[in-house]
Amino acid sequence: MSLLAGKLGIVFGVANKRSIAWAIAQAWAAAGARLAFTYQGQRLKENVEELAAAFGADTLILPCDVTKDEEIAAVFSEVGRAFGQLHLMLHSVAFAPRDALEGRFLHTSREAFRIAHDVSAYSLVALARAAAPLMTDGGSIVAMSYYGAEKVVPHYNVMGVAKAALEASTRYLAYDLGPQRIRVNCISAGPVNTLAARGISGFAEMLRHYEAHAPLKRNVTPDELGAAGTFLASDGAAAITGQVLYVDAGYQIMGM
Ligand code: 0WE
Repeated sequence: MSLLAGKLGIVFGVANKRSIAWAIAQAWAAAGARLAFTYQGQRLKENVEELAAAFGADTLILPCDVTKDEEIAAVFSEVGRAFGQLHLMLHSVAFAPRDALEGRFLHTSREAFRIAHDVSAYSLVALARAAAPLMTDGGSIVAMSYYGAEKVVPHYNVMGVAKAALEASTRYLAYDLGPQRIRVNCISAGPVNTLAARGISGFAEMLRHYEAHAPLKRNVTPDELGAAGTFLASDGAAAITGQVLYVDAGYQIMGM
């Protein structure tokens, strides 16, 4: 299958082999895309280098703290030099200070709210603005969301508010970039056992809850997120923009 043959993409948000970003990157690469990767901080540099080595020693791997405008500018300058053009971008980046994901939402500090929105939502706007000039043949931008954006998921707290901002930003970006044939969509994934999910109290129970209540009576697999990401990146989704695609074993349709 070469749904993405000849496409050039950049992936933000690989931390390790369990990352959703890595699942989608592998699917994009298997579909024929050539990819560049970014990593956040020295701590994750080696992880991303080891993983991306699977795509060849010449794979472009760049540091990027998405809260730093200069680092974003440097990334797209390098990608422009190496690729000359861009078709695909994956945004799979989120962070809220740990204590904001524990107690009551009511107690969210101004600083935790600011950080969660800066890292998890504003970054999509900043990255889309930097990517767009390279997407001269149109493009597809995919961002990861979660159901806590629209309904209360206990303890998801300020991340739910930030994901709501991410989903709304997706729609406004889709409107602004549509004339350039750049599409912007979200995948709202069911819970997946990643580094970001580990250590969240009650996460195992959440996986069991989905198994019990989702129409498909199971959880979503990383491969399935890869396949959905490949669809949204492909020309098969050429008329789809501004959407949130639920890849959650059907959980989102349930009222009870
Ligand atoms: O978006 C997420 C998690 C994102 C996340 C995770 C962490 C953990 C470590 C953002 N910031 C941090 N900060 C840390 O210090 N998910 C969709 C996974 C997730 O996280 C939850 C969930 C689910 C599902 C937190 C509480 C309740 C449910």
